[in-house]
Amino acid sequence: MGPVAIFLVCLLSLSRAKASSNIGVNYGQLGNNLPSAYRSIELLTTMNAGPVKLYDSNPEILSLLSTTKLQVSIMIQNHEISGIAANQSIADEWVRNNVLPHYHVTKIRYLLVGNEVLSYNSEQGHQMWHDLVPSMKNIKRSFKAQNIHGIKIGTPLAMDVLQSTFPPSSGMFRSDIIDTVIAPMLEFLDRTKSFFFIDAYPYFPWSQDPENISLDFALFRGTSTVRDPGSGLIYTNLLDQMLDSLVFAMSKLGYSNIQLVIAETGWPNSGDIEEHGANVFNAATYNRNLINRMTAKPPIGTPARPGVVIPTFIFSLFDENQKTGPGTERHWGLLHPNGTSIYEIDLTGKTPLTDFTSLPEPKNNVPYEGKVWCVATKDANQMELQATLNYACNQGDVNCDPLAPGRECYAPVSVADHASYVFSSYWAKFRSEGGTCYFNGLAEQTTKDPSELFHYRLFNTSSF
Ligand SMILES: *[C@@H]1O[C@H](CO)[C@@H](O)[C@H](O)[C@H]1NC(C)=O
Ligand SMILES: *[C@@H]1O[C@H](CO)[C@@H](O)[C@H](O)[C@H]1NC(C)=O
Ligand SMILES: *[C@@H]1O[C@H](CO)[C@@H](O)[C@H](O)[C@H]1NC(C)=O
Ligand SMILES: CC(=O)N[C@H]1CO[C@H](CO)[C@@H](O)[C@@H]1O
Repeated sequence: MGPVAIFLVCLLSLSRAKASSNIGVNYGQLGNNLPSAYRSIELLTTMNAGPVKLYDSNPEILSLLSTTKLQVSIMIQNHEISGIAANQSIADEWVRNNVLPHYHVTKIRYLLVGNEVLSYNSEQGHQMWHDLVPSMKNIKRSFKAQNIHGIKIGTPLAMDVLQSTFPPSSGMFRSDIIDTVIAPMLEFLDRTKSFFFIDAYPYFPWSQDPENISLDFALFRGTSTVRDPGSGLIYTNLLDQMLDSLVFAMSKLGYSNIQLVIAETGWPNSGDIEEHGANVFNAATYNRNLINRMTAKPPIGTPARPGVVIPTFIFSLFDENQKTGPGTERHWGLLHPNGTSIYEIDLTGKTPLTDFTSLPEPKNNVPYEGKVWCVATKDANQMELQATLNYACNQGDVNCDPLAPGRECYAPVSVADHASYVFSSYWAKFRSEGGTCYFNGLAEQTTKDPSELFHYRLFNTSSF
């Protein structure tokens, strides 16, 4: 018995020692049905997650993490940026309240200032752009004053900071931010040996141009390669192209050594009817291939930076039912809100792809051609439906006259049916401008024409 026990202990400590090379996970919490923080961290631990990325600096979560070996990335929220940039005391206070109590206890590895700040193109957004780098610098000064070391300061940005991404050698930052924000930010990241944190989702460019980008290329299982005529580099997948476009853009400004962290990536496991390619099969394929690639030893890197490690965080731990926007937004999770896996995944990258049980073949990889309507969900709250209905009709966004007594859509007389009429009309009018069929979870898409219901009942009800 003795030698066996010792052998087991050794294996255990070995796997612990290696834990930090595992893939990280974004712990988003925009759901009203998610497990407690305690349970969520338990789940992350059993999943062998690498570092955990938070969208705030929740003290309860940070205290809970102190009992684990998990490293963590914390975040200053967008609305806090301008205050921190304007006043060193506010920066000091933020660090004193949010970092210091956990320093030496919880393994805080990154402090991220804001989230996709340069994607907010509004007046308020422009103020944040202006304040972004000054706030990063103020936090750095606070760290120095409070003797805090070993926490890198960065800011996660989306791919829309680039105005050109293809071919990768043409990579260039947007002209409206290049001089005012990007150049000083790169100078800061370079000087502090921090990282460029990028949110990179091959799902988006692929879904916008499935004619020219093959799904297999986006899912890391392409059989053909793409040569960049500018650099001569050969690409086997879309993520590498996206990352290298950033590498080339930075090099053009004189920064060829700033390392990348993928702050978010992933693939939606479900979505609205017309969101092709969002399914469990593709999500599992993307994330499994990503993990095996990013944990490979020796590291693979990208064509422009072969052999370089790229720390990576998958988005996201759970499906989050309170995210707004199209259906895919609520389906980026590795886990259902009840904590069960949506598909098998091994964040250590040690499971060969062939060892996972096979998944049902996807049915929605090509764009849906038929008509789609937006109707009230079956379990929608009647009072909320009525309120939304009244609001939409009063705003004048939708012509609600046909719902009046005696008119063509009065029957069937139910809040759900009237709401379905309003949702469908609203959506038909605004979808081309990015309007979604969501209405705070009251609405969903259907391929069944709801007006059939109206006509059927109307025709068959003599009293109207
Ligand atoms: C900076 O913030 C501190 C504490 O919040 C406040 O007392 C001080 O007046 C502020 N200074 C300026 C110049 O706004
Ligand atoms: C595919 O690429 C061609 C050539 O660049 C372009 O003209 C076409 O619009 C692209 N297709 C789509 C769906 O964007
Ligand atoms: C967890 O939730 C999923 C999705 O709603 C469901 O399919 C599954 O049966 C649930 N599992 C348990 C153990 O409750
Ligand atoms: C036009 C229409 O849908 N008519 C229907 C009215 O109801 C009868 C009986 O339920 C149906 O048979 C008709 O098809």
